[in-house]
Formats: sequence, C-alpha cells, structure tokens
Amino acid sequence: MAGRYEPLKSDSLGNNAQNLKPRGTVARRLGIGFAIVLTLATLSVIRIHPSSLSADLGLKSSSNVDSSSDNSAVKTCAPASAPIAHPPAPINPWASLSLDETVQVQKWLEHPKRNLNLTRGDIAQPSDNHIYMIEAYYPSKADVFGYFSSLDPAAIPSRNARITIHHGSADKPMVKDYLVGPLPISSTTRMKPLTDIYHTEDIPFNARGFDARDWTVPQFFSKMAAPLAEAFKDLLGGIVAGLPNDTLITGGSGPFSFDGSFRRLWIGWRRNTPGFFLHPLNLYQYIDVSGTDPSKWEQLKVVYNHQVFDTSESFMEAFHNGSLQRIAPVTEKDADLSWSTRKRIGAQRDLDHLPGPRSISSSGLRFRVDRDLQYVSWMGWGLYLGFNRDMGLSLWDIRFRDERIVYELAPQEAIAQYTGNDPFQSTTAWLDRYFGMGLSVRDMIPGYDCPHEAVYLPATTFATKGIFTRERGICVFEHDSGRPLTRHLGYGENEFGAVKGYELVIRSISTVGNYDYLVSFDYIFHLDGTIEVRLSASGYLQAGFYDAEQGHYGNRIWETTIGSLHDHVINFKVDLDVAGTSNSLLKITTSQEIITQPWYEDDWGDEVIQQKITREYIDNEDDALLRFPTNFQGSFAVVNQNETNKWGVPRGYAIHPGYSPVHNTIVGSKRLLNNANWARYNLAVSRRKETEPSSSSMWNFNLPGAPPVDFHKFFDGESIAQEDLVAWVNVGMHHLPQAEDAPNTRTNTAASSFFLTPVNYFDYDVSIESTNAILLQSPEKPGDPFSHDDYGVRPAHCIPEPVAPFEYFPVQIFDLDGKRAPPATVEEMRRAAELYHRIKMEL
Ligand SMILES: *[C@@H]1O[C@H](CO)[C@@H](O)[C@H](O)[C@H]1NC(C)=O
Ligand SMILES: *[C@@H]1O[C@H](CO)[C@@H](O)[C@H](O)[C@H]1NC(C)=O
Ligand SMILES: *[C@@H]1O[C@H](CO)[C@@H](O)[C@H](O)[C@H]1NC(C)=O
Ligand SMILES: *[C@@H]1O[C@H](CO)[C@@H](O)[C@H](O)[C@H]1NC(C)=O
Ligand SMILES: [Cu+2]
Repeated sequence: MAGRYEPLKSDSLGNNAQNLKPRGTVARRLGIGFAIVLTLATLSVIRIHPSSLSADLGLKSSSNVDSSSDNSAVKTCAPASAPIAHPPAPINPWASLSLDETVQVQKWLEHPKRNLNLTRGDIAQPSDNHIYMIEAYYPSKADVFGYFSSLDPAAIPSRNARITIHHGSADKPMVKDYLVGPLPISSTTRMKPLTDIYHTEDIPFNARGFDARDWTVPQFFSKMAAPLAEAFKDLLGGIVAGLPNDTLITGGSGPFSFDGSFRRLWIGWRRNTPGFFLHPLNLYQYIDVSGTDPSKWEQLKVVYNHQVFDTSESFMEAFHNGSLQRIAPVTEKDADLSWSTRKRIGAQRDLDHLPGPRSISSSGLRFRVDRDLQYVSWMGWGLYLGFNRDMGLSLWDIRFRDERIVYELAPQEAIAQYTGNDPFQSTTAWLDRYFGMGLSVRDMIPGYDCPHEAVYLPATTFATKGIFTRERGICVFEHDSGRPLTRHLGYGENEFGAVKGYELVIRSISTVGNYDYLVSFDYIFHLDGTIEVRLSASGYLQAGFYDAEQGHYGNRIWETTIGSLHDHVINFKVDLDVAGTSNSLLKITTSQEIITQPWYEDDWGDEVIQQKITREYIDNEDDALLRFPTNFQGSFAVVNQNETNKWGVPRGYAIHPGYSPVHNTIVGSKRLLNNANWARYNLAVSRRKETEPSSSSMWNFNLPGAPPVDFHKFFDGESIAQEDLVAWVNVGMHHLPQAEDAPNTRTNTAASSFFLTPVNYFDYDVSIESTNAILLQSPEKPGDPFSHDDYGVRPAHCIPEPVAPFEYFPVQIFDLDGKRAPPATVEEMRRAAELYHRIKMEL
C-alpha cells in the first residue's frame, strides 16, 4: 500500500485510490468520492491566489471556491452527526431523573399520606416546608457491577431519588435529605432519611440551600437600604429606591455561618452597570438573616471608608454632623464605565475580518453517541455521562480497549478564598457547590464555546421553581491537537513516521453567579489511554474597592477597582479501577546518589553523581494525604500489585500533575476551617466506600465548623493495600488579578489540569494502533522522495455542510407539574443566574 510522497498529481492519487482497502463505512464513502476529488485537487493546485488578492477576497473567498462550476462534481462532506453508540448495557445507571419521574416524585411527596405539610417551592416562605431538590441517587458500585457482569434485566439496579426538604415550619427548623425509591412510584416506594453519607445528624436551617427569594423580601429594602438612602446618593453617587431604575445594587459574601447557630454575612454595594462585579463601592453592611422570620432580620454594622458604625442611626449622624471621613464618589457622569463590558474596542487587526479556521470531520464524525443513554465512545474509549445539580457533569464506567479504567470521574467542590482590606473581600471563602455548579450550567454558545461540528447533549436539573433543561448543556467533539502524539525521523526500515494527535473533548461550562468563574470542565481523551482533566476559568473578577490601603492584596485595575488576590482549588473524585478493583498506591521518588563502581576510570574519578528511583507502597490512608514532591521529583500511581504487564511490572495509572497543580495557600482560616480540608493537598487517596460518595456537600459552605462532609474523617487508619481506592485530586490557581483580567479573565492562563495516564499498564504505547498515522521509508535512489504508507486514511475533499445560522435560546423551564413554564423575563433569568451577587432591592 505504500504510495509515493510527491507533489499532488492526479495519476499518483489515482493509483492510491485503487489501492484503497475499504475500512468500514467511512473509508468506503471516501473511496467512492475519490475519483471526483481528483479533478478538484488538481484545480486547487492551479488556484493559488497571490496573498494580496486573497486578502481582498475577504469573506467571499470561501463561497468563491464552492461556487466554481467544477464543484458540481464534488460531494458534500458527510453530515456532522454522530453515529449511534453501543453502550455495554442498555441502560445508564447514572441517568438523571426524567421530567416525568421528577414530577411523579414531587406529587408522591405532596400526597397527604406522606404528612410532609409541603408548600410548593415557587411560593414557599422560609417558614414553610418545601422540597429543595429532587434528583437521581446513584446505585451502589456492587449493584452496577452485578448487573454489568450479567446484563440480566432482573439485576438492573433499582432507581432511587434523593430528596432535600427544607423543614421551615418544624418546631426546630432544619434541612433533611431523604431517599425515595424504588422508582417508578409504586406501592413499594418508600421514603427514608439519607444520613449515612453525612458526618452530622441534621443540617441546621441557617445553612440551608440558596434561595433567591431570601434576598428580595421587602425587609431587605426597608431595613438595609432605606435608612441609608440619602448617604448612598452622596457617598456612592447612586440611587437605591427599590425601583427598576436603581443605580446601585448590593451583593453578599460568605460563608453565612460557622456551625449553623447564626446566618450572617457582609453585603457590599456596587454600581448597577454591565460588569457590576468590577464596580464595588466602599460601603459594606453586616447583616443578620438568621431563622425563618424575615421581619426579624437586622443590620448589625455599617462600614464606610474604613469607619465602623453599629447602627444606621450613628452612621447617618456622622454623615450629617460632618465627622464622617468622605471620599468623593466616582460618578457615572465622570467616568466611562464601558471598560467593564465585553463590547469590542480597538483597531481591527490585520486579516481579522476573515473567519478563522474551523475543524471539519470531512468523512463524518468519528465518535459515537447514544443521546438517550448519554453514552459516548471514541477510538477504544467508552463512557457514560451523569449530571447533577451540585457539580454538573460527571463521567462513569470509563473503559479503554474493553477494560474499565475509571468507575467515576466527577468534580466535587470548588473553593475560592479572597483577601483584602475591606470586610467583603477579606471574609469571602466560596464553596461553589452551594450555588449548584450543575444548576449554573447554561447552553453553550455554538461555534465559540465548542467547535461548529460539536454534538450537544442536554442537561436537566431540578430547582425550587421548576425543572431546568438546557439543550446544549454538554458538548462532545473530536479535534486535531495540531501536533503528532508520537513521531520520529529515522532512516532505518519503519523508523520514520508520526501518529496524528487527535483528541476527544467532553465539555460543560458553568457560570456561577457571573463572577470570575465561568468554569469550563474539559475531559480530554487521548489515543494512548491518557485522560486529561482540564479546568479553565473566565468571566468577571470579584473585584474589590481600591484605595491606597489595598496595595498588598491585589493589583489596581481601574480608578477605584482592585483585582483581589485569591486562590481557587477544585477537587475531583477519581475512582480508578486499574486492572480490577484491587489497587494500591505507589509512590515513586527520584533523588540524588553518589556512587562508586569498580569499573570507573581514573579520568573522571571514582565517584559518579546521578539519580536513583525509590519505590514505596503507601499502605495506610493516614499516609495518603499528599503533596507533589519539590521539583516534581517523583510521582503517584494507582497500581494493581497482582496484575503485571508482560515485563513483570504492576499495571498502573499515574496521576500526573498538569498545568498549575496548586493547593490552597491558607490553612486554619476559620471561614474554611474543616469544610474543605481536601484543599490542603494536591491529592489524597482513601478506601472507596458507599458512605463516602463525595468530598463535600452543598451545605459545607455555610458550616466550616461543623461540615456535613468532613473530608479528614475519610482517613481513619484503614489499609489501602490492594483495596478499591479513590483518588481525590485537586486543580487550581493562585489568582493574582492584573489589568488584563478586565473585562474578563482569560482561559489560557486561568487554567489547571491533571492527567490520568497509563504507567506500565500496557506492554507498549498502544497509540501505535492508530491508522491515522504515516510511515515513511527512505528513498532507494538518492534524491528521490521518501515513500510512505498512510494506511489508506487521508484527507477527503468535499464541500462542508453550511454552518447552521447562529441562534441562542434561554433555558427551558418546566413547572413543578411538568408543564412548560412561560418564558422567563430577563430580570428572572438574571436572578436565577446572578443569585445574591446582584441583589436588586425591591419595595
Ligand atoms: C404546616 O405548615 C404551615 C406553614 O407552611 C404551618 O403554619 C402549619 O402549622 C403546618 N401544619 C402542621 C400540621 O404542622
Ligand atoms: C426612576 O423611576 C421613577 C419611577 O418610574 C421616576 O420617578 C424617577 O424619576 C426615575 N429616576 C431616574 C433617575 O430616572
Ligand atoms: C457625630 O456623630 C458620631 C456618630 O454618632 C459621633 O460619634 C460624633 O461624636 C459626632 N460628632 C460631632 C462633632 O457631633
Ligand atoms: C495478591 O498478591 C499478594 C502478594 O503479593 C498475595 O498474597 C495475594 O494472595 C494476591 N491476591 C490475589 C487476589 O491474587
Ligand atoms: Cu480567580
């Protein structure tokens, strides 16, 4: 099959075309189209435009090519739709509840027989009982394995729902989790408290889930804003009247509580302008929003320009009697605020009027998707998708070349701890699971968030107001990394060649409250068995108010704005099953030795300084809270000691640091005392347990002193030698914002990653199997070109399908009866997305 590497000529291609062996449908389609392709290939050689001309052609150049008369012979490329996948089982055990299932559960819970005294979530007050969440509760690993090994329909794991109820009308208000199952609802369906996955009994009501309506109760305006309205105008240059045209808004920080005994937080005022996150003003209030009765909510403190007041009255008195140290507000009249919008500015760059390159799978997509089961396969890989409110996308039963490698790969929590010289920034320690990183997923922007030919999958989550569906919540695409995965130039037989670096990407983007946190979760699959987990952030900073006293805490990025230093750490659960579930944690360290050997020559002395490897199994959980070694001298791998490759080495998968493998800088802060202890490490390995499904919970944010999931309790002295193990792996960033974080942080440097990569898992690099590869042979006659074998796979020539016209739709909301809700207004959409980061006062 070896062809000749020559300038493109029709007859040489013709020879190749005849030699083409059909390889599945793709190759066949390619073969048929080939004769036609030839004519055009020749034409395209002739049609070389001088560069000056091509620039002039501008946007029209592509249509010029398409409309050339000879193109009638060229077929259109295969459509960019994914062929149907073949999941290992006809079900997805991690499927989200369907709309119908959710509504069934809702109705069942509302039935008077349940005696739950529920008020519908969309109208409930804090003092009512209401359902906060309904979502799928995943079956045990044993049940899934039992079913997968038999595929016996009788062994299908039972389906259960996890329910969270806010018991606001109880004598002692609290939050409780329940399991409801089996589903579908029948006479055998039961409800029981879900407690064994938490380290505390109940969730205190003061740590309850986020509810947008808490922040729009009239008391908020009457107690927190109205008494200061006059000062707002003078000191902040804005109006707060509880009207739609208010020019100031406020936003809250967190956590709200230490142990559930109170619910108090700082709010800070901002300009009500696009990019409001970059417009903090220097007035803060500490407020008490404890309990279930908003009429008891209070303001406890006012801080303006570093001056502290216990009451609105004393603040207003100082404001009137001249003792207040004022700073002149930057009013909108004085300043152009467009710097905080995303509107394009500046001169257009050379050739930027042309659309950039786009990727086309000319012979059809090479990955398979089962949309109903949410299963994806590509080049030996296969996996199921799950999606939940708290953290969004998760991957399950990841197999490569018919062997399971990862049972579960799922984000757990994302912290962001800030610093500053004001009450807002210096007390902020977010745990974003609270806000629902899955709930915060919105549709992708097609062509921008993912390439044009990406396949989109829907994501559905329950919220108190209804059921949210986004048609484009997840995207899947294959792309060319643009660099070979392996290559070598050589002159011996079969030494010279390259394997193309194709990758499959599964992505979801979560915009948590609009601040610096448009988070793109990327799972990137490679041909050699490597999985790359990459997270990138963008969006607006949570900026601070700049004055001369803030210099140590960030960089000034505008007149009165500072980009505040903060750390991001995001935790992933990686339930590796390396050659089975009996796994061990191998620590490899490299160090320096000085050694003498009898055969050293006198020329260089009798000592050599070199590296050596130390291998050590970490046998106990307590020793498995880990940091990467200095200078990354060493590595951690999960291996099966009893399964060796051909060379007698235990098969393993290494957890390899990627870009910015940081852990949290701060240890011991009271606002992050025990609720995110995983963030102290780069990774930790514990024995897998059904009672330890996650390193966090949505209530951990508001309970740093009494976290429902206390990560350190996972590490209780158990053996991790040849056990089923879970690695808890962190990515993150020390984010010192700079002028270039405006208007938005850039995903190129605001990124972090890790790799799960085979280490002696195989006997050799299995990417050599790829037929999207080339092998070159040295010419026999000096001066002749190298001959080559491309395994019959080469770029097709075809007319790409037109890109669908751009369109973007809001989330679809179904009410709690499952009926399509009327479209949300912009203000409603903002409230759902911006949460209490942008509180618009209402009368
Ligand atoms: C049911 O809840 C309401 C508040 O929503 C409360 O006023 C009422 O007392 C509760 N009923 C019972 C029987 O607990
Ligand atoms: C804001 O709206 C109110 C009521 O519609 C109106 O009376 C007021 O003049 C408006 N204020 C500004 C600054 O436009
Ligand atoms: C102004 O009011 C503040 C706050 O009540 C008070 O502490 C201060 O003594 C007053 N100063 C004068 C000059 O009245
Ligand atoms: C695994 O290997 C250990 C010794 O390395 C041996 O004691 C044990 O029986 C083996 N287990 C299995 C399941 O083969
Ligand atoms: Cu950041």
